[in-house]
Amino acid sequence: MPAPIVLDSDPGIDDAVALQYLLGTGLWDLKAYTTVGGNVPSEQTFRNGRALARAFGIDGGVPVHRGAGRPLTRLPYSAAGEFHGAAGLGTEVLPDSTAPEQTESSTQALLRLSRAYEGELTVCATGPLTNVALALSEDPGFARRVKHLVFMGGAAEVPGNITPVAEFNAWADPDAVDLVVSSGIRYTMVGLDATHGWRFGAKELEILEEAGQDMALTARLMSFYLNAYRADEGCPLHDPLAVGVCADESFVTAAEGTVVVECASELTRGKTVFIPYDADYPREYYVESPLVNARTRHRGRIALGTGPRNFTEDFVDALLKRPGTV
Ligand SMILES: [Ca+2]
Repeated sequence: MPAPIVLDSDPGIDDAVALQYLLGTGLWDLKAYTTVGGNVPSEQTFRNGRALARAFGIDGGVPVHRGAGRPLTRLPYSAAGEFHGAAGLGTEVLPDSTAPEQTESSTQALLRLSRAYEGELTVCATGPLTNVALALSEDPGFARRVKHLVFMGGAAEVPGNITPVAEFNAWADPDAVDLVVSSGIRYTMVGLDATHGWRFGAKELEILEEAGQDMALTARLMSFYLNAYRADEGCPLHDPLAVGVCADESFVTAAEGTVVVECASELTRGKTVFIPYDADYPREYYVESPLVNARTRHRGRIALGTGPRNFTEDFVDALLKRPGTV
């Protein structure tokens, strides 16, 4: 039976295809699509979320919620045009959902669903963690009611992509990530260490293009994204991989450890410092820093590379099962 999940997202092209992939897997009962500001400001991600719900045929059954207006303590980011297009979805102008606008915020929807599906609800976050952090601030019990949080963000042992040391989502709202990973919530961080390993290239684009009208929107989105990366090896599947890991960790290799996020410095803002944990060979880092040391009692799963199961193949297979229309 499909399991309850919320997708918390800042669409964004790879967010858009992450939604399509989630629906295509048939593994999930999507209870809400909660948007958050990130790639583009929150009002635009809400608009994009509604339009995508219509494009992928869920606007009758899956409510789309408006996210937090800004990061916890920072100004919103406003320049993702290079990778996602000015309004976030390449050059697409998609019609709005026909469903009435939800008045409940993303944070309120997350809290309500965590109570309705206590111990069962998976939350997949593919944008900045602002909504999740706000839910935890309002009600710390959210941490224990959620079964598993998988978020795309961070860079544990590899360079960043918005600064030399920070991944975009973690940089956009570092305070939110730090709050979440110290909350006691069961989490898996899927960052650049793993997402840069699963690529979508010309071969995969050809499969979508040959699938005809049903995949035309998806092919255009991925073509825009692929061109933005201008990389011979294709574009990374950041957000879809986080959705994949919700169902199966074997798309990545992961280790147990602690994440602490740099929030004080502009130079290293959003750097996700990974403190590995090994029960057989315990090693105490940060012994001279009781505050950091105390953080090591909160541990999660951290993706550190690609796993044995081929994610790119699963991604394309699932997309083909979920047509998009304009
Ligand atoms: Ca995203």
